[in-house]
Amino acid sequence: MDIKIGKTTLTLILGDITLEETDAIVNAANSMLAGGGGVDGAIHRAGGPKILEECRKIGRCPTGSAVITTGGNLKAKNVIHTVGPIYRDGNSGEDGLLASAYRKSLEIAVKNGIRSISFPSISTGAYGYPIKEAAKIALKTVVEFIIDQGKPELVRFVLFSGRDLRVYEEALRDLMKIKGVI
Ligand code: AR6
Repeated sequence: MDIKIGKTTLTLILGDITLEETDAIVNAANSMLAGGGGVDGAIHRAGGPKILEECRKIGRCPTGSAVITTGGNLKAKNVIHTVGPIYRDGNSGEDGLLASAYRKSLEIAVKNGIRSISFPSISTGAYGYPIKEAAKIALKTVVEFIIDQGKPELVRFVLFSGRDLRVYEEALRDLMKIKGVI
């Protein structure tokens, strides 16, 4: 699914984010920037040791923030590491922290001249965020950023299962009805 928001294209696809050729891909990291499982493990495996080396130099990244490193051996030149919240009960500020993870990733991208960026579904794996709620927040935050800034040129969500893709597609259709930005 593809939509246009001003000059920006927003795309939802099924795929493996480590194969993306956008200027940057986003990693769903932990606050120690220590690598791990899920998409984090896949990105470090595919990108090689240079990424972890830079992460060590940076140190930590608080939940809801983002940092940038090289893409190492990846096709993407940069990896933006962001830390989504661990889902507890939905009343512990998770929504604000998840929105912040997307917003800060886009801010650091634009600041670094990145024109195309791919996101995974942050927090919806090991961190347990219910995907329907997470998709709403992810898409609303990204669409509002694009409307406000007119950048970047391309934002892709790379979903890892057909079910995840369908949830995001439904959330985007609902958001379009509210915002009327198609
Ligand atoms: N491409 C795209 N999406 C992927 C890929 C891939 N190659 N691999 C997994 N996903 P998770 P979190 C999806 O657990 O919930 C790590 O250990 C996956 O199906 O990777 O934010 C970190 O070090 C799910 O939909 O991230 C942290 O400790 C989504 O990516 C912790 O997990 C996110 O799942 C972060 O947990």
